[in-house]
Amino acid sequence: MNQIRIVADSSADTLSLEAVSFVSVPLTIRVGEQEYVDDASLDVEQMTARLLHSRERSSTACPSVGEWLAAFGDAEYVICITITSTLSGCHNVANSARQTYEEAHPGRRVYVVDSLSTGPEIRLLLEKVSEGCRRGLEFEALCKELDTYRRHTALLFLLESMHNLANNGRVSRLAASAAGILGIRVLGRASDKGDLEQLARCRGEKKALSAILSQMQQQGYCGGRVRIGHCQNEAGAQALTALLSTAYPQADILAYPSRGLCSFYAERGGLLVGFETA
Ligand code: X90
Repeated sequence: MNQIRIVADSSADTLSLEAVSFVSVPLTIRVGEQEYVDDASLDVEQMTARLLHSRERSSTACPSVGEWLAAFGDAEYVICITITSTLSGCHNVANSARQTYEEAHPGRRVYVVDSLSTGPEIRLLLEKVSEGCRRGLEFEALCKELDTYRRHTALLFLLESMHNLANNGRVSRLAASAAGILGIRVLGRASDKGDLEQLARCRGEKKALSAILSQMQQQGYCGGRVRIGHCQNEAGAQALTALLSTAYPQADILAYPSRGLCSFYAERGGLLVGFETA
Protein backbone atom coordinates (compact mmCIF):
# COMPACT_ATOMS: atom_id res chain seq x y z
CA MET A 1 0.00 0.00 0.00
CA ASN A 2 2.79 2.39 1.01
CA GLN A 3 4.29 2.71 -2.43
CA ILE A 4 5.36 6.33 -1.87
CA ARG A 5 7.90 7.01 0.85
CA ILE A 6 8.97 10.41 2.09
CA VAL A 7 12.56 10.76 3.32
CA ALA A 8 14.41 13.74 4.80
CA ASP A 9 17.63 14.22 6.71
CA SER A 10 17.46 15.14 10.38
CA SER A 11 17.98 18.85 9.73
CA ALA A 12 14.20 18.84 9.12
CA ASP A 13 13.57 18.42 12.89
CA THR A 14 10.94 15.85 11.97
CA LEU A 15 10.93 12.35 13.42
CA SER A 16 7.55 11.21 12.15
CA LEU A 17 4.68 12.30 9.92
CA GLU A 18 1.10 11.22 10.39
CA ALA A 19 -0.40 8.52 8.18
CA VAL A 20 2.36 8.38 5.56
CA SER A 21 5.51 6.34 5.15
CA PHE A 22 8.32 8.59 6.40
CA VAL A 23 11.94 8.02 7.38
CA SER A 24 14.32 10.56 8.92
CA VAL A 25 18.00 10.00 8.13
CA PRO A 26 20.23 11.27 10.94
CA LEU A 27 23.32 13.42 10.57
CA THR A 28 25.89 13.02 13.31
CA ILE A 29 27.43 15.56 15.63
CA ARG A 30 30.86 14.98 17.11
CA VAL A 31 31.94 16.74 20.28
CA GLY A 32 35.46 15.78 21.30
CA GLU A 33 35.49 11.99 21.28
CA GLN A 34 31.74 11.62 21.58
CA GLU A 35 29.44 11.07 18.64
CA TYR A 36 25.78 12.05 18.82
CA VAL A 37 23.42 10.52 16.28
CA ASP A 38 20.60 12.93 15.49
CA ASP A 39 17.77 10.43 15.83
CA ALA A 40 14.81 10.02 18.18
CA SER A 41 17.04 8.81 21.00
CA LEU A 42 19.24 11.93 21.05
CA ASP A 43 18.99 14.00 24.23
CA VAL A 44 19.24 17.40 22.54
CA GLU A 45 19.19 19.31 25.82
CA GLN A 46 22.09 17.32 27.20
CA MET A 47 24.08 17.80 23.99
CA THR A 48 23.43 21.55 23.94
CA ALA A 49 24.42 21.86 27.60
CA ARG A 50 27.65 20.02 26.95
CA LEU A 51 28.45 22.22 23.95
CA LEU A 52 27.85 25.36 25.95
CA HIS A 53 30.67 24.60 28.37
CA SER A 54 32.94 22.67 26.08
CA ARG A 55 36.15 23.87 24.50
CA GLU A 56 36.53 20.63 22.58
CA ARG A 57 36.55 20.43 18.81
CA SER A 58 33.11 19.78 17.41
CA SER A 59 31.84 19.03 13.93
CA THR A 60 28.99 17.42 12.01
CA ALA A 61 28.82 14.79 9.30
CA CYS A 62 26.18 13.84 6.79
CA PRO A 63 24.76 10.33 6.31
CA SER A 64 26.37 7.78 3.98
CA VAL A 65 24.96 6.39 0.73
CA GLY A 66 24.13 3.19 2.62
CA GLU A 67 22.09 5.08 5.19
CA TRP A 68 20.07 6.80 2.48
CA LEU A 69 19.54 3.48 0.70
CA ALA A 70 18.33 1.89 3.92
CA ALA A 71 15.85 4.77 4.29
CA PHE A 72 14.55 4.28 0.73
CA GLY A 73 13.83 0.67 1.79
CA ASP A 74 11.90 -1.02 -0.98
CA ALA A 75 9.58 1.82 -1.86
CA GLU A 76 8.48 2.14 -5.46
CA TYR A 77 8.58 5.92 -5.27
CA VAL A 78 10.64 8.08 -2.93
CA ILE A 79 10.49 11.82 -2.35
CA CYS A 80 13.67 12.83 -0.58
CA ILE A 81 14.29 16.34 0.78
CA THR A 82 17.74 17.42 1.94
CA ILE A 83 19.36 20.32 3.74
CA THR A 84 20.87 22.96 1.41
CA SER A 85 23.66 21.59 -0.80
CA THR A 86 25.51 24.89 -0.39
CA LEU A 87 26.34 24.09 3.24
CA SER A 88 26.28 20.29 3.43
CA GLY A 89 27.31 17.22 1.46
CA CYS A 90 23.95 15.59 2.31
CA HIS A 91 22.39 16.42 -1.00
CA ASN A 92 25.24 14.97 -3.07
CA VAL A 93 25.26 11.77 -1.10
CA ALA A 94 21.47 11.42 -1.38
CA ASN A 95 21.83 11.88 -5.13
CA SER A 96 24.40 9.08 -5.35
CA ALA A 97 22.01 6.90 -3.37
CA ARG A 98 19.23 7.77 -5.83
CA GLN A 99 21.42 6.70 -8.75
CA THR A 100 22.36 3.41 -7.10
CA TYR A 101 18.74 2.74 -6.13
CA GLU A 102 17.31 3.46 -9.57
CA GLU A 103 19.98 1.35 -11.27
CA ALA A 104 19.47 -1.55 -8.92
CA HIS A 105 15.67 -1.42 -9.26
CA PRO A 106 14.57 -0.42 -12.75
CA GLY A 107 11.16 1.21 -12.62
CA ARG A 108 11.56 2.64 -9.14
CA ARG A 109 11.92 6.41 -8.90
CA VAL A 110 13.54 8.74 -6.38
CA TYR A 111 13.02 12.49 -6.50
CA VAL A 112 15.77 14.26 -4.55
CA VAL A 113 15.07 17.87 -3.68
CA ASP A 114 17.70 20.38 -2.56
CA SER A 115 15.74 22.53 -0.12
CA LEU A 116 18.38 25.31 -0.28
CA SER A 117 17.31 25.67 3.34
CA THR A 118 16.96 23.73 6.56
CA GLY A 119 14.83 23.15 9.67
CA PRO A 120 11.35 24.64 9.65
CA GLU A 121 11.28 25.41 5.92
CA ILE A 122 11.92 21.72 5.17
CA ARG A 123 9.24 20.90 7.73
CA LEU A 124 6.73 22.94 5.68
CA LEU A 125 7.75 21.06 2.52
CA LEU A 126 7.33 17.72 4.31
CA GLU A 127 3.89 18.67 5.57
CA LYS A 128 2.87 19.65 2.04
CA VAL A 129 4.05 16.37 0.52
CA SER A 130 2.43 14.30 3.22
CA GLU A 131 -0.88 16.10 2.75
CA GLY A 132 -0.62 15.36 -0.98
CA CYS A 133 0.08 11.70 -0.20
CA ARG A 134 -2.94 11.49 2.05
CA ARG A 135 -5.07 13.05 -0.69
CA GLY A 136 -3.91 10.20 -2.90
CA LEU A 137 -1.82 12.25 -5.35
CA GLU A 138 0.44 10.23 -7.63
CA PHE A 139 4.23 10.56 -7.60
CA GLU A 140 4.53 12.95 -10.57
CA ALA A 141 1.80 15.21 -9.26
CA LEU A 142 3.38 15.25 -5.80
CA CYS A 143 6.75 16.29 -7.25
CA LYS A 144 5.10 19.04 -9.26
CA GLU A 145 3.13 20.32 -6.29
CA LEU A 146 6.27 20.34 -4.18
CA ASP A 147 8.18 22.33 -6.81
CA THR A 148 5.46 24.96 -6.92
CA TYR A 149 5.10 25.13 -3.16
CA ARG A 150 8.81 25.57 -2.45
CA ARG A 151 8.81 28.75 -4.46
CA HIS A 152 6.41 30.09 -1.85
CA THR A 153 8.27 29.30 1.35
CA ALA A 154 11.19 31.01 3.07
CA LEU A 155 13.44 30.77 6.13
CA LEU A 156 14.63 33.41 8.57
CA PHE A 157 17.01 32.84 11.46
CA LEU A 158 17.87 34.78 14.58
CA LEU A 159 21.13 33.76 16.23
CA GLU A 160 22.85 34.80 19.46
CA SER A 161 26.05 33.02 18.51
CA MET A 162 27.53 31.88 15.22
CA HIS A 163 30.53 30.24 16.80
CA ASN A 164 29.81 26.71 15.56
CA LEU A 165 28.92 27.95 12.07
CA ALA A 166 32.22 29.84 11.82
CA ASN A 167 34.27 27.03 13.40
CA ASN A 168 32.98 24.62 10.81
CA GLY A 169 33.54 26.95 7.88
CA ARG A 170 29.84 27.61 7.16
CA VAL A 171 30.21 31.40 7.57
CA SER A 172 33.27 33.63 7.72
CA ARG A 173 34.69 34.55 11.12
CA LEU A 174 34.08 38.18 10.33
CA ALA A 175 30.42 37.57 9.52
CA ALA A 176 30.06 35.58 12.74
CA SER A 177 31.73 38.10 15.00
CA ALA A 178 28.69 40.34 15.60
CA ALA A 179 26.68 37.46 17.05
CA GLY A 180 29.33 36.98 19.72
CA ILE A 181 28.73 40.36 21.31
CA LEU A 182 26.52 40.26 24.36
CA GLY A 183 22.91 41.18 23.58
CA ILE A 184 23.43 41.33 19.81
CA ARG A 185 21.43 38.92 17.70
CA VAL A 186 21.96 38.42 14.00
CA LEU A 187 18.87 38.24 11.84
CA GLY A 188 19.32 36.57 8.49
CA ARG A 189 17.71 34.44 5.88
CA ALA A 190 18.39 31.45 3.68
CA SER A 191 19.48 33.12 0.44
CA ASP A 192 18.36 32.02 -3.02
CA LYS A 193 21.73 30.27 -3.29
CA GLY A 194 21.03 28.34 -0.09
CA ASP A 195 23.49 29.96 2.26
CA LEU A 196 23.32 32.42 5.15
CA GLU A 197 22.53 36.00 4.27
CA GLN A 198 22.67 38.50 7.09
CA LEU A 199 19.91 41.10 7.13
CA ALA A 200 20.26 43.00 10.39
CA ARG A 201 21.83 43.14 13.81
CA CYS A 202 19.33 43.53 16.60
CA ARG A 203 19.87 44.60 20.19
CA GLY A 204 17.39 43.06 22.59
CA GLU A 205 14.79 40.37 22.06
CA LYS A 206 11.80 42.64 21.58
CA LYS A 207 13.38 44.54 18.71
CA ALA A 208 14.63 41.30 17.21
CA LEU A 209 11.18 39.75 17.19
CA SER A 210 9.56 42.74 15.52
CA ALA A 211 12.40 42.72 13.00
CA ILE A 212 11.46 39.10 12.21
CA LEU A 213 7.82 40.07 11.68
CA SER A 214 8.68 42.96 9.39
CA GLN A 215 11.16 40.83 7.40
CA MET A 216 8.50 38.16 6.99
CA GLN A 217 6.11 40.77 5.63
CA GLN A 218 8.75 42.17 3.28
CA GLN A 219 9.28 38.67 1.95
CA GLY A 220 5.58 38.29 1.27
CA TYR A 221 4.17 36.65 4.38
CA CYS A 222 0.44 37.29 4.60
CA GLY A 223 -0.95 35.02 7.26
CA GLY A 224 -0.03 31.52 6.05
CA ARG A 225 1.69 28.73 7.93
CA VAL A 226 4.66 29.39 10.18
CA ARG A 227 6.94 26.78 11.75
CA ILE A 228 9.39 27.90 14.44
CA GLY A 229 12.30 25.74 15.56
CA HIS A 230 14.09 26.96 18.67
CA CYS A 231 17.24 25.93 20.45
CA GLN A 232 16.56 26.12 24.19
CA ASN A 233 14.46 29.21 23.64
CA GLU A 234 10.88 28.27 24.39
CA ALA A 235 10.23 31.81 25.69
CA GLY A 236 11.47 33.48 22.50
CA ALA A 237 9.47 31.07 20.33
CA GLN A 238 6.34 31.74 22.40
CA ALA A 239 6.86 35.50 22.25
CA LEU A 240 7.22 35.34 18.47
CA THR A 241 4.13 33.14 18.23
CA ALA A 242 2.17 35.70 20.26
CA LEU A 243 3.39 38.59 18.11
CA LEU A 244 2.45 36.76 14.92
CA SER A 245 -0.96 35.66 16.16
CA THR A 246 -1.83 39.20 17.17
CA ALA A 247 -1.05 40.40 13.64
CA TYR A 248 -2.56 37.32 11.96
CA PRO A 249 -5.16 35.71 14.25
CA GLN A 250 -6.00 32.96 11.72
CA ALA A 251 -2.42 31.90 11.07
CA ASP A 252 -1.41 28.27 11.59
CA ILE A 253 1.73 28.62 13.74
CA LEU A 254 3.65 25.83 15.41
CA ALA A 255 6.77 26.16 17.58
CA TYR A 256 8.94 23.27 18.74
CA PRO A 257 12.49 22.52 19.94
CA SER A 258 15.02 21.91 17.16
CA ARG A 259 16.61 18.48 16.96
CA GLY A 260 20.38 17.92 17.05
CA LEU A 261 21.74 19.30 13.78
CA CYS A 262 19.87 22.60 13.85
CA SER A 263 20.51 22.97 17.59
CA PHE A 264 24.23 22.47 17.04
CA TYR A 265 24.44 25.28 14.49
CA ALA A 266 21.70 27.61 15.76
CA GLU A 267 23.12 27.32 19.32
CA ARG A 268 21.38 28.28 22.53
CA GLY A 269 18.78 31.01 22.02
CA GLY A 270 18.60 30.49 18.26
CA LEU A 271 15.30 30.69 16.38
CA LEU A 272 14.62 29.38 12.88
CA VAL A 273 11.40 30.50 11.23
CA GLY A 274 9.95 28.82 8.14
CA PHE A 275 6.93 30.51 6.58
CA GLU A 276 4.72 30.68 3.52
CA THR A 277 4.99 33.61 1.16
CA ALA A 278 2.51 34.94 -1.38
O1 X90 B 1 26.95 18.07 6.35
C1 X90 B 1 26.95 18.52 7.50
O2 X90 B 1 27.79 18.18 8.32
C2 X90 B 1 25.87 19.51 7.91
C3 X90 B 1 26.26 20.91 7.73
C4 X90 B 1 25.15 21.90 7.99
C5 X90 B 1 25.58 23.33 8.04
C6 X90 B 1 24.55 24.39 8.22
C7 X90 B 1 23.41 24.14 9.13
C8 X90 B 1 22.62 25.36 9.50
C9 X90 B 1 21.61 25.13 10.61
C10 X90 B 1 21.66 27.61 11.18
C11 X90 B 1 20.97 28.81 10.74
C12 X90 B 1 20.14 28.74 9.49
C13 X90 B 1 20.93 28.83 8.21
C14 X90 B 1 20.11 28.71 6.97
C15 X90 B 1 20.89 28.72 5.71
C16 X90 B 1 20.28 28.01 4.56
C17 X90 B 1 20.91 26.30 11.14
